[in-house]
Amino acid sequence: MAIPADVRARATWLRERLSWHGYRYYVLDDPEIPDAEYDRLFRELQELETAHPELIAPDSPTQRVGGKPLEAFMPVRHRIPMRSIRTETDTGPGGAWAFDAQVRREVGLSEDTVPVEYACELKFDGLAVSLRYEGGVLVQAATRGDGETGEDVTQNVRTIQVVPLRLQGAVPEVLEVRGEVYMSRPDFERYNARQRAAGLPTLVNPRNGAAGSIRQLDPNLAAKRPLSFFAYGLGEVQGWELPATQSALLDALMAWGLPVCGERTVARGADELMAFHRAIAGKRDALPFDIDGVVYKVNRLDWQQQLGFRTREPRWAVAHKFPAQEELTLVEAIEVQVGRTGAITPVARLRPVFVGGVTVTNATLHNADEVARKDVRVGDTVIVRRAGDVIPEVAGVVLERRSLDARPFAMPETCPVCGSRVVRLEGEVVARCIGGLYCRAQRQEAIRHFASRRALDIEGLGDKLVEQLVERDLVRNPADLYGLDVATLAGLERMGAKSAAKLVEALERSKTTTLARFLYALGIREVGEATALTLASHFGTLEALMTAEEERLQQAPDIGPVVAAAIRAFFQEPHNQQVIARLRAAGVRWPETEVKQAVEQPLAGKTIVLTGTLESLTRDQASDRLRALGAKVSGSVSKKTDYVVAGREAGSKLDKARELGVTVLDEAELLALLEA
Ligand code: I6G
Repeated sequence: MAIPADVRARATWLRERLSWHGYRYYVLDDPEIPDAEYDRLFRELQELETAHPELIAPDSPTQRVGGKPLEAFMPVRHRIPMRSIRTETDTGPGGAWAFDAQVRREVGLSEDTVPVEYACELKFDGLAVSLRYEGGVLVQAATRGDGETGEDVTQNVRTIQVVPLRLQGAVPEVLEVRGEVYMSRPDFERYNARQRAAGLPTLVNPRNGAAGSIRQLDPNLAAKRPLSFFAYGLGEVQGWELPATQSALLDALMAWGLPVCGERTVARGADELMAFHRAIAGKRDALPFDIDGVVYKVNRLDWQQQLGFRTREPRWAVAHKFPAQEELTLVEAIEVQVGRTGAITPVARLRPVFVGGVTVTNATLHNADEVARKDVRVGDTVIVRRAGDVIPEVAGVVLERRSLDARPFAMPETCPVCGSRVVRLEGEVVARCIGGLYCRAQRQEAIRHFASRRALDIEGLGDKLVEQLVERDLVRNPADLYGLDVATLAGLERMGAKSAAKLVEALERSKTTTLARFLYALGIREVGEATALTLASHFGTLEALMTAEEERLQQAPDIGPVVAAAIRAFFQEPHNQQVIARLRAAGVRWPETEVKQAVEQPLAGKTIVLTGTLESLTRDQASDRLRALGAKVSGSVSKKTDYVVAGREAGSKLDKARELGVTVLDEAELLALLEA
C-alpha cells in the first residue's frame, strides 16, 4: 500500500528535526528544546516507521541501535592509509623546538624568516577510526587496524550519539573523516560505579572502555557503554576542494555537524607551540576526557603535501606528550581504614610512584568484593591510574609479573582499631566495625568531618591534632571541641601558645555558620552536602527537622525512605540530642533568614561558576551565600551557565566562558549581586 504523501513528509520532517536537535544536544551541548519534547518527536517517528517500515532510512535517528550481533568484523581496506603520528617523548620545550627546527629545515626556511604556522590540537587517548560518508550519509566506519586494513565497526559507531548519521549543508560526494572514539571520564566513572555496585568487572581506563565497546560484536551491548568522538582529519575526499589550512579544514568539519574539539589554536613558531603545551597541561585535569599530549600540525596543507611521509608517519605532524596518567608499581601491603560510619576500606600501600603529576603511595581498593574482583594481592605489580581530580586507583593487576608468594587479602574479623566485631550486613558491599563511638577511629573521623572545610570549617584543626585530641580523650564528640582552651591546646605536641590561641579563635569563628553546614557537619548517614542543603531550605529550622516524622521528611525534595529513616534514627538517639544541645549552648548558631522559599530567592534558577581566587571571601563562603540566595553553584562551565565569577588567576573556566559567550563577573560585581 502506498504511503500517503503527508505521512512521508511528516516522517522526513521528524527525521530532520530530530537530527538537528540531537546535534544541538550532543555536539553543541546547547539544546533548543526540552528532553520531553525530543522524546515525543522520537516516539512519533518510531510509530510512523512501525506502521510503515518502508519509511525507515539508514540515517533515521531511530536506527542508531538495532543491528543484529555479528559473527566477526569484516575487513575494510583503507583507500588512503591511516597513518599513526610520531610521538615526541621529550615533554619539555625541547620537543616543540626540535619539531619546529625540522619543519623549517625541510620546507627550506632560513633562520630569520617569518615563523611557521601550526594547527595545535589535542592527542585524545582513544581509538582511531575512519568514517565514510557518501552523499552526506554515514555508510561505513572502520578501525585503523594496521593502517592499510581495519575492521568494519559501522554498527557500533552508529550508536555514538555525536556521530552524525547524515551531514549538514552542502557536502562532498565522498568524505572520509578521521578521528578518535573515546569514553569521557564522567561516563567511565559512572560505568565503573554501576559495575562495582552490581559486582561486575570494571574497566581499567577509558581507552580500554572505548576499544572494548567498539570491538563488541553485539551493537546493543556497545550502545550501553556511552562513547564519544572527535574529528581531526580526512581520508578520501571526492567532490570538494580542500581549503588552504588544517584549521580551515576543521572549521569545515564542524560546519557539516561533526564534533571537533574546541581546545585548539593556531600557533606561530616554537614558543607558541610550547605555550599551547603548557596551557593544555594546566587544564588537563579539568578536561572531561583523557589526553596523553598535544598534536602540532603544519597548518598549510600545501606544505603538508610537500613534507610528505617518513615510512608510515607524516613529517608535518607530531604528538608532544605529557607525563603518563598510568604507571606500574608494587603493592607493599593491603591495610584497612575505619571510616566515620565504621566502614572498613581496604587500602593498597604502594611503592611510591609518580603518576598524573603527583607521587602516589596509597590507593583505595573500595571494599572486599573489589579486591577479590581485581584479585589484587600483596606483592603484585599493579597499574595505578590517576586522571582528572579523581583519587588514585588500582586499575588492574599485571598477572604475568605475579610472584608465587603474592598474598591474597582477607577482611579482618575484628576492627584493627577498637577490636569490635566487623560485620557485613546482607545486601551491603561494605563491612563495618560495630564499635560506633566506642571506636577511636570512628570518633576521630566524626571530629575530622565536623571540622572539615565544607562543614564547620575549623581552620588549623588538622588530622594530626584531631588524632592527639581523641587519643588523649580530650575530645569525644564535636561539642567537646568548644570546651578546649589555650592552655590545654598549647600542651599538645607541635602546638605552641600562638597556634593554640589561633585555633581557639578559629573555633570561635566556626560558631557562626549556616544550618546546611551544621547538618552536614553532624555526619548523619546518607546526608551529604546536597541533602543537607535541601533539608535546611525545606524545614527552615533545626527544631522542625528534629521533630519531623519519616513521612514528613519524605515530603522534602529527593528524600526517600532510606534517607528519611537515617535522619529520624539520628535525631531520636539521646546521645546525638545531647551533643546538639551542647553545641547550641556553646554558641553554634546560624541566621534564621537563611531559609527562604524559592519565590523569594533572587538567584533561584541561576547557575553560577566560581573560578580563580577571590580577595574578600573564600570560594566556599561565596558558594554558601549564592546558594542561600537560591543559585546553583556548579563546577563546570556550559552554555547553561548564567554567570562565571572570575577571581585572580582564573584559568580554563574563564576561557570557556568567553568562548561560549557566558556573562563574566568580577569580584565587585559578585559582591553587588550578593548585596542586591
Ligand atoms: O592519533 C592522532 C590523534 C590526534 C592523530 C591526529 C590527531 O590530531 C588531533 N592527527 C593525525 C593526522 C594523525 N593521528 C595521523
